[in-house]
Amino acid sequence: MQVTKQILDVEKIREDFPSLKNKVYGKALVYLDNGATTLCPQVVIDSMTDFYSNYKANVHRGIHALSEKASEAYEKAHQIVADFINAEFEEIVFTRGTTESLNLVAYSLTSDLKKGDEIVVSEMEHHSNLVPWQQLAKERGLVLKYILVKEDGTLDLVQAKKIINKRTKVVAVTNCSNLLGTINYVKEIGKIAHANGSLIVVDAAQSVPHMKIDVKDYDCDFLAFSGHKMCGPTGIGVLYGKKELLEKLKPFNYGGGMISQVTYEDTKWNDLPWKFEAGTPAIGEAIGLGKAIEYLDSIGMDKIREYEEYLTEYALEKFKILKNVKVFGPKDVKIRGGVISFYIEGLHPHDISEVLDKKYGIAVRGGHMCVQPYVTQRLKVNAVTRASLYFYNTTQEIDLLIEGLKHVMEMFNGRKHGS
Ligand code: 7TS
Repeated sequence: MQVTKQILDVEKIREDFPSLKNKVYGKALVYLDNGATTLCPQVVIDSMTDFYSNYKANVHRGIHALSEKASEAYEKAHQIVADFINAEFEEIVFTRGTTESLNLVAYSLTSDLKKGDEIVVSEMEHHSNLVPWQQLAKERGLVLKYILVKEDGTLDLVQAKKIINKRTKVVAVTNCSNLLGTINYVKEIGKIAHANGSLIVVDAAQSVPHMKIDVKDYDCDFLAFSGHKMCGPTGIGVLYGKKELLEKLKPFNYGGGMISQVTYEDTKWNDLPWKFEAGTPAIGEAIGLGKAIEYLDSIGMDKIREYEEYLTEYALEKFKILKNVKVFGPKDVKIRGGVISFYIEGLHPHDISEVLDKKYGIAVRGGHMCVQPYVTQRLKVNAVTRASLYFYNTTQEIDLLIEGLKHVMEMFNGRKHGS
């Protein structure tokens, strides 16, 4: 395989991923659904197999060899995550994923919010950074406001400055859109939020896997992401929170592990981060996430970003060849990730996805991408098709996608004209 630009040794990297050896309907798998979830390298799978085969025990409970080994590995995973985003150990709470992390913040803040307080999100939020705030607003009589998306797919910061004010208590925005690919200026938005005494919550589900993120540089209050979108397993995710805020925040779940002392009358919470990790956690999955981060680090996040920029630019250029295809999101790859959503007039995204899958072995996603309000009320379509890239994808795979799309268009146009 020839990689036209040697930023990464992609051919060698691809060897690490057993799924890439799969055939789909007799064709080599072309996996372009990385926005939904990414593939796992063998080292991640091995780390979890090792846990389940050799030292499966509960953490922070038994004083026996296996439990101590499991606890050590589980704690090490927290430290690996903390180092990866430049946070402190106590600031890393393991959850089931981005969705749970964001719900945790929204739920735990409930009692701090009162009628008339305002929450600001953007128009391009994934449902998991919209619905929790929308429902909280309904329950508590809060006002929910939206930062508008401009024609070029970026957020309107002038309008953001107008709607964020002293009544704003939370600003929650995505770092990188899973629909438009836009990389948002969360640092700038955070400054506006802080100047008004508001918290800034960052949905980093589509950024942490693809670029170096530094929570101290962002100066965000909370940041959420998922293990499965960064070569790790499902069922594990992260909530980063500033220590002083997590200290004050109400626990999300009550139960074992999150307490330091319980009497019949009352309970004292455990130290951070355990205060937010009630019950038996996803131990093997946490270990797998730690290994995934070590794997990403071994490649280098800056290299991953550089390669994805190159690949995205290549793809956007190729899309220009296609007639009647509208690609959404910013054109400048410096401010976008490798998420490419598009719409072909007259063709349903589910038909497009099905033909790409069955004829070419290409996995893409068709639908509203869990950003339904923006897709239906702003783009004014029912659904889009999305190809989302990761560092193991190649220019050859993009060429095949373009060939597949040409074929789909010929096929359906032919049918429409009765041939
Ligand atoms: N936020 C963003 C920006 C996302 O892209 C996703 C998942 C989530 C939150 C929720 O993450 P989860 O791990 O808790 O599910 N996005 C997608 C997607 O685009 N296609 O499938 C899942």
